[in-house]
Amino acid sequence: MAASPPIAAQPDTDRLHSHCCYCSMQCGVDLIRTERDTGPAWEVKPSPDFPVATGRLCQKGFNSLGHVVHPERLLVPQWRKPEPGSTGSGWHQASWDQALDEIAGRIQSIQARYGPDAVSVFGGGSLTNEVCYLLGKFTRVALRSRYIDYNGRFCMSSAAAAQNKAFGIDRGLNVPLEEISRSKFIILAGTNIAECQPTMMPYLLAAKKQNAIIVTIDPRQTLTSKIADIHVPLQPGFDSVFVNALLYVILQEKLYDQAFVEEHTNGIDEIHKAVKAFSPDKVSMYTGIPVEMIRTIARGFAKAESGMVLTARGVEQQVNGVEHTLNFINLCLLTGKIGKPGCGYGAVTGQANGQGGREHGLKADQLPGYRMIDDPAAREHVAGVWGIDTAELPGKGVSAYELFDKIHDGEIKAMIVLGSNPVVSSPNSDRAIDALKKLELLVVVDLFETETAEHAHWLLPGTSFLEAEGTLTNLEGRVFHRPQAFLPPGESMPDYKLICELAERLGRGQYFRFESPEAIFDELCRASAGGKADYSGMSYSRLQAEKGLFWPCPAPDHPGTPRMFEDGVFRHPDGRAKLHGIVPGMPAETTDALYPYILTTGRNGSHYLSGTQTRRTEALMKKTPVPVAEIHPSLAEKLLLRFGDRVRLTTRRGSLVFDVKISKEIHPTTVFVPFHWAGEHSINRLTNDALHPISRMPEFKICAVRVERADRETIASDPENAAETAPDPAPAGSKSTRAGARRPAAASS
Ligand SMILES: Nc1nc2c(c(=O)[nH]1)N[C@H]1C(S)=C(S)[C@@H](COP(=O)(O)OP(=O)(O)OC[C@H]3O[C@@H](n4cnc5c(=O)[nH]c(N)nc54)[C@H](O)[C@@H]3O)O[C@H]1N2
Ligand SMILES: Nc1nc2c(c(=O)[nH]1)N[C@H]1C(S)=C(S)[C@@H](COP(=O)(O)OP(=O)(O)OC[C@H]3O[C@@H](n4cnc5c(=O)[nH]c(N)nc54)[C@H](O)[C@@H]3O)O[C@H]1N2
Ligand code: SF4
Ligand SMILES: [Mo]
Repeated sequence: MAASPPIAAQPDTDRLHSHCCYCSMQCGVDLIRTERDTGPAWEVKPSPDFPVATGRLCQKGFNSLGHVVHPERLLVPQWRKPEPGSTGSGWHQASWDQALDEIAGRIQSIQARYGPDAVSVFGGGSLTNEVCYLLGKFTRVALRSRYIDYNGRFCMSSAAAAQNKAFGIDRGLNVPLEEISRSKFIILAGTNIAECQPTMMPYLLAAKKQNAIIVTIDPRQTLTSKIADIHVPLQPGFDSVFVNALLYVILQEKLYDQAFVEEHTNGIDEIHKAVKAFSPDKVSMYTGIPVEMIRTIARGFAKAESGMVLTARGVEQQVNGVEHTLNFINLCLLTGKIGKPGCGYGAVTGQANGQGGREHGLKADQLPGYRMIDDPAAREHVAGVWGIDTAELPGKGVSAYELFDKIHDGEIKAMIVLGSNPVVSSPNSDRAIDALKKLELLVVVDLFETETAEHAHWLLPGTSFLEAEGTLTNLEGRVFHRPQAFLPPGESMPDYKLICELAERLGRGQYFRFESPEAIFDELCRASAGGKADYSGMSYSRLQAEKGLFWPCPAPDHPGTPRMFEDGVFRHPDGRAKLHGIVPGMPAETTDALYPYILTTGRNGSHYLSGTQTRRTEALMKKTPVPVAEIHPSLAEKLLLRFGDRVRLTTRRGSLVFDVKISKEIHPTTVFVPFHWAGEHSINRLTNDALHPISRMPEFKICAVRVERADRETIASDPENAAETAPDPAPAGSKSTRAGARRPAAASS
């Protein structure tokens, strides 16, 4: 079915340039024309023309063409009346005119009956800056709805909130990747770089060659931990407890940078107070981490001539994720390890454009340039650029998962999903599915019939990364241009065109007449001018000539900002950074006799997110066909597991059976399962949908679980046989904040 081999956008070329579609490294790829037995084809090679990836690609990058030419690619618009069990059938093809007319008509009918907010948009961080910007504008200007959010809410929101609180601005890494190789002490917390950003490893190895100390903090000894000098095997949820002990040592031994703290920060007293109860002895008791290890890391980091802390979803995807992240930032600020060579903090962003996506208005509470939608000056500026009346701009909406609440409540009746597969990637996903089933209109724009599209009324063929031109912003805050390599196959339409066409049919076309992605980018730059993420000095020609630019870049002659805070000036009004005293809180769900273990979830090296693309890539599926639950030998022993046995995992939301890997490399209280699969293999049917009270990040990384041998399920379900329950991270004597409640709604950064 699919147009294979693809057709080059520029004919007579044997070499095309692009960027891998997967993670936030955004490695450059070159496509080289070759002849195979089966005919002409294209081969993917690492591109020497982009500075980030050190001339490498990982297994996903090498195989990134796999899904693009897959026979299941959608090539024409299609519609159907979803019925239970009608997966993969019952579709009727339609022309674009029929599709867009019908969808616009249904949107108008729904809005006439229920008001503009009844129609919502769910976007994604794989999309270009141009499409992210346009989706935000489309929701506010064409739909006039407040309800837009995106999958980055599941990804970067806690780190974003923490950086905003601490620094007054939020950019993934404060510094370019080269800075990592210059650092003498690197702490990697809840970040599995070797599997998730594999081409970043050379930067860590280069630092190691210069005698840097590397510390990993993770309940598992990951591939990343293999290069660490010290691995801290922490039970999920204990990061703030552990960091409090590091801060305790640093303060007690006066190892902090007094001059920097005095001149550039507020809040040191808060830290003094918060860490009082967290001596290394006590924390060792709570966590099982040896006192000497705590002292060595604290002293080593504080005394090193340079140091960096990188965090990722391990510490962030929790109802205490903002606080954990703030505590890691405290380490950098207290020791003055920021704004200097080899120093800095970084939240390792995830998706191709996870960074850009959160800067241009895909979030419920934001306008382009990282402006807040409830800020009158921001509204006025953006309304001015868009040529609408400020009063027409809707207010703040709700976070991604809360959109499903609004469907359950009957407030949202229609949803357009573009660039996400929330049926697989949402926590407690059966509840998200129940919500989608209630919609009067679900439109999915994707490359494939995803698990989300199984519930759609309309399924529209979008374009892949190789078929759409645009810009993206990688984990360093580097904005770069990705050219179009291939022509869209079949009748698939670039996302930006589809959005403009729909706006036209909703009677708002005058605001969406863009000839090209470049024209959208130029407007985006103007809209971002004066905002925190200021792109106004950028243009396609500059991005192409300079191989990317770091934001903020506020003028055409501005060089961009590779290293932030170099001048010691932070972005709070008084120019100071804010230290935060962290009182560790409890996860939303704690263990008990029935659910004595902790389930944590994440990734493996061969698959990507909801798996739409990588489960359609033969080489990757061969490597990792199904998810495998990792458990500790002590648990295997308790369950009397024998070779080939499977385990049943049961949480308060459901129960599923998984293949199992027994490994000493995981914390004895913890079970790890990757989330890239659907249906009976979808771990998100078991995860908890408690959200962080500010960031609205779901707690993907912690819930209570029962583990049984699949065919002898009575053994451990009997509380008499249950393990000792895993300990809680809020030790006695500290104030425990149960932060799991989903309400009151407070969508924020
Ligand atoms: N191969 C691959 N690469 C990817 C992706 C992918 O799906 N596949 N996705 C991309 C995206 S969107 C993202 S966001 C990134 C994510 O990148 P990461 O955040 O690095 O990936 P995860 O596997 O979700 O989590 C990282 C680690 O956190 C640990 N962890 C769990 N709980 C805790 C805890 O309480 N404390 C600490 N310290 N650690 C904990 C897990 O054991 C895991 O090893 O990867 C990007 N790259
Ligand atoms: N249990 C658990 N769940 C998690 C996480 C976890 O650690 N544990 N991590 C969370 C994180 S960090 C993230 S980022 C989310 C992501 O989860 P999802 O949002 O589901 O991410 P993807 O699987 O990348 O979905 C993107 C979809 O868009 C399509 N697509 C790709 N490019 C384009 C394009 O250019 N145009 C169009 N129209 N479509 C396109 C793809 O085919 C795919 O179906 O998952 C979250 N869910
Ligand atoms: S490191 Fe990331 S961007 Fe680079 S090839 Fe691998 S998945 Fe693609
Ligand atoms: Mo992510």
